[in-house]
Amino acid sequence: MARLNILRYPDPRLHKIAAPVAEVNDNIRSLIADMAETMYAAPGVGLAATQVDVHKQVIVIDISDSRDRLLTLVNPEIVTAMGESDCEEGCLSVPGIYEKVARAEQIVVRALGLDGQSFTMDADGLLAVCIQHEMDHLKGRVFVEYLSRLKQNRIRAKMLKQQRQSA
Ligand code: K2U
Ligand code: ZN
Repeated sequence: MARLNILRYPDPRLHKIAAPVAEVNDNIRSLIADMAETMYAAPGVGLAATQVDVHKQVIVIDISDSRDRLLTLVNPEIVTAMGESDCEEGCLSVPGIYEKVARAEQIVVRALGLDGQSFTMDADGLLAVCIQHEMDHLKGRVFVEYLSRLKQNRIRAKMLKQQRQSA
């Protein structure tokens, strides 16, 4: 396994659209293992392949306190979305920024698992927020894009300054 580099906003590669996975094979399973290691080390509760510059529809999530309940979603689709609630979000690609975003409160999502089999699951609370946040990444969308233009410009400037200082 390997820890992968996480792209930082406003890297344009974060806006690439992820392609569907044709087959959940050993290469994809190896990517999932590396993504999981990267997520746990960050630490985060979710990670999309887009964030590690792999533009395939793969997401890993673990919202458990014990950090040992990995959820893998390949080619995820939201089947139904109900309600709306605001939740403060962060992002490993936008470190130090936390802002409220309105998302569907309850979702039903269909995806392929690590075994390549299709499954459907209900999600609410933090899991629903995280799945929607990660699926946005696969569509090339970063959560700060839901904010005002003024806030986006300020965050962009802050991220670029951080990257210059750490270069
Ligand atoms: O996409 C990512 O960078 C992973 C996010 C997932 C996430 C976003 C919004 C709300 C919940 C999860 C990171 O895990 S951000 C760090 C974090 C950790 C715990 C709870 C919330 C955010
Ligand atoms: Zn994110």
